[in-house]
Amino acid sequence: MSEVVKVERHDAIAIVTIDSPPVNALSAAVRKGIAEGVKSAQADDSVKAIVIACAGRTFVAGADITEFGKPPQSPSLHEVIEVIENSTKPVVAAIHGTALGGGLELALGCHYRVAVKDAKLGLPEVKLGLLPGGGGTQRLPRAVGPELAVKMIVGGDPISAQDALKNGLIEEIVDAPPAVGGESFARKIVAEKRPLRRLRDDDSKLAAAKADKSIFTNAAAAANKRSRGLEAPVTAAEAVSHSLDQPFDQALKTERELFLKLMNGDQSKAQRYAFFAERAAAKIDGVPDGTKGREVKQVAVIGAGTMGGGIAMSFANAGIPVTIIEMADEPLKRGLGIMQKNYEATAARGGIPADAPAKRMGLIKGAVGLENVKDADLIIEAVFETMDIKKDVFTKLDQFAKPGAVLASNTSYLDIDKIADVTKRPQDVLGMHFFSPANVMKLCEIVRGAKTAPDVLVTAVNIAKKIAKVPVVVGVCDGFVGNRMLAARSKQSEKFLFEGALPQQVDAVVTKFGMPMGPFAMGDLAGLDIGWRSRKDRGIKSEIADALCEAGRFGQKTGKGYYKYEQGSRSPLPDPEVEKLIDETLAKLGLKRREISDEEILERMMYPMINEGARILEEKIAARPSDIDVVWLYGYGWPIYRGGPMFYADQVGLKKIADRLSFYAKQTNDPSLEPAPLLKRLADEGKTFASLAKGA
Ligand code: 3H9
Repeated sequence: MSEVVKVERHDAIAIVTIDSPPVNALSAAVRKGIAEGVKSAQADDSVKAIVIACAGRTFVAGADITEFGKPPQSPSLHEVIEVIENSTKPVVAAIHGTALGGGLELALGCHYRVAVKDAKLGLPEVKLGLLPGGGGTQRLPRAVGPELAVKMIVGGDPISAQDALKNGLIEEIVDAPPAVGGESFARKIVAEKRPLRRLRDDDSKLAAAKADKSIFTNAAAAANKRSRGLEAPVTAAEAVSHSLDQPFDQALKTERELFLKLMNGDQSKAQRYAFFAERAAAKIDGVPDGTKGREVKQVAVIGAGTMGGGIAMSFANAGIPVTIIEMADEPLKRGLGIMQKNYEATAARGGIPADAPAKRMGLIKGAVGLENVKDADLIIEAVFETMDIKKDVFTKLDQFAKPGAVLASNTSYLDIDKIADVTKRPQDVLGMHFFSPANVMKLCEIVRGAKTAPDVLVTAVNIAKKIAKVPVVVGVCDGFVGNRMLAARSKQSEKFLFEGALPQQVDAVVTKFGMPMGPFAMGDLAGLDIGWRSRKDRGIKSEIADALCEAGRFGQKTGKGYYKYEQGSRSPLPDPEVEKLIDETLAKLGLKRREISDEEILERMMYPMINEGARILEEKIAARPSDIDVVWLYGYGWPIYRGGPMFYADQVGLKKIADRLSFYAKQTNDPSLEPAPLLKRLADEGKTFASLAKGA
């Protein structure tokens, strides 16, 4: 018996139990334990059937990702599966929680599978830049047919036990603890003398797609629609296709080769990094161990504008009742109407079930007047971004909120401490900065004020996770992590127009890098008039942007901005008028355009942001470089296969980045581009940002 795998005998049934918290990942010890457990049961004449089940919260959730990139240890997952598949006694996988990746592949190697009703089964390897490398690309198509298999493998999303049953992935849903359900199923098949079903030998579900190749190619193309820039989904579809044109053993060999190619590639390295970065971000520095969050059963959101509405929808989506509060009937009605329409559009697209809009709107209650926050455990303010207005709202909240309620501001720039100070309970105040559109974007910057209590921080992190957001705890500064770094980039994009680049050139470099949008298309989307008004208030000029606004070009809302837009379209089209306007403005300023290379654009878009990231780390606004990466991955659509700006910086090399920043500081006469002290130190010492992580 091993430490992590135990074998128990219940007369003729041997139960092999994997017990390796937290998620029973297939570490070398677990693999060895399973192989030995199954072999010992196989060798015991009195055993008639074997059940593989897991202790703890889940069935095996996959290969142990921490082992990737290290020297392989035997037995491999393939060898373990071979032992199971070749067993002359039936082996039953009894699944609960999530059978994912190598976990599902292990189950697919068993002769039968049963699951409890809330189990989920999937092959999410593509999300780590990989493909199933333990036979999943060959056994899953044989279990459920190649169309569903390619959808599951390329999309990476798990299916429910009900769908698994419907599609032949499991034999039964059991209404008992998994090991108990597995045992009774095993007894049944022994009594019935059911023949062993080895998926490797069963090609029946492949026949239709073998006869008509378009069945598979259409399914693969549909599954691959969203894989822009990613290598894994395309390679995974290729591996699955070999279930149709290669014999099983040869296709397994091909799967292995493709798996290794992906595992050793840069994309998977970045995606695996992102997986652990996201989990590290949920750990709050400086909070005493065991700190429990406060209970949140009822939420109030103040402001039914775009942000408030999106935030309220995020809570309703997670089944949490929310009151959305406005100061008058009319804006409340408008806000509720937009939410309703939004849900209906998603339902019409098939994104949510047809009855979801009514159910979710049923959880959102509209109310006029701040006194309606009185029952809320968490109050999120999403009103106009002005300090005076925020202070006024928080002063009133202090009167109406019940004791112990968490008071959050959705401010994207303002000083949380100043907001907290107008209340008598600054310990209950913090920032919860959502990103637009708030019902879609996953990031939530949790802004920790000087006086925020530890359990308030924990509450915010817990609730953010509950509504499927990715929380990152950050400190107070202008723009926090994301917008502060974005400002460093915006400064450069604006400058480019004065030096000779056009919006479309800058945007093309940024989107080619993998960002969903360039800075100018983003400006058009957000509306150029907002910045224009704020510049006027502050007496600041930005001649090109000002000229655009003076010409009535406010962005998408007026059909033209840095680009032009055809009626009803959101696709930016380069506009010769804009080039003319830029030329005229430069002529007035006595400036000449110069040829700017794409390389310079990329460097000046990315490196100043990284430099700002270094300052953010120095000032302890972010606890770890990986937290900054998580902000960019989930708040701004940074391409996951590039890990995040700080990870990317490590790949480029900090020495190069520091040198180029110094160069551009001189070239553009901008001392703020000089490398930050932390960046300079790491570059001089030949180190990386990753070297700053605890234990690195
Ligand atoms: C694979 O299987 C390849 C094969 O095809 C081929 C092999 C040859 N390994 O997410 P949580 C840790 S690729 C190591 O917070 P939840 C995680 O880091 C794999 N560690 O919990 C965290 O640690 P910590 C395919 C893992 O309840 C702790 O467990 N499988 C692994 O929100 C708790 O995790 C996947 O991609 C792992 N595989 O969600 C599944 N998984 O506490 C990846 C988790 O120190 N895992 N950890 O921060 C998941 O999707 C989620 O963890 C899961 C639980 C849904 C299981």
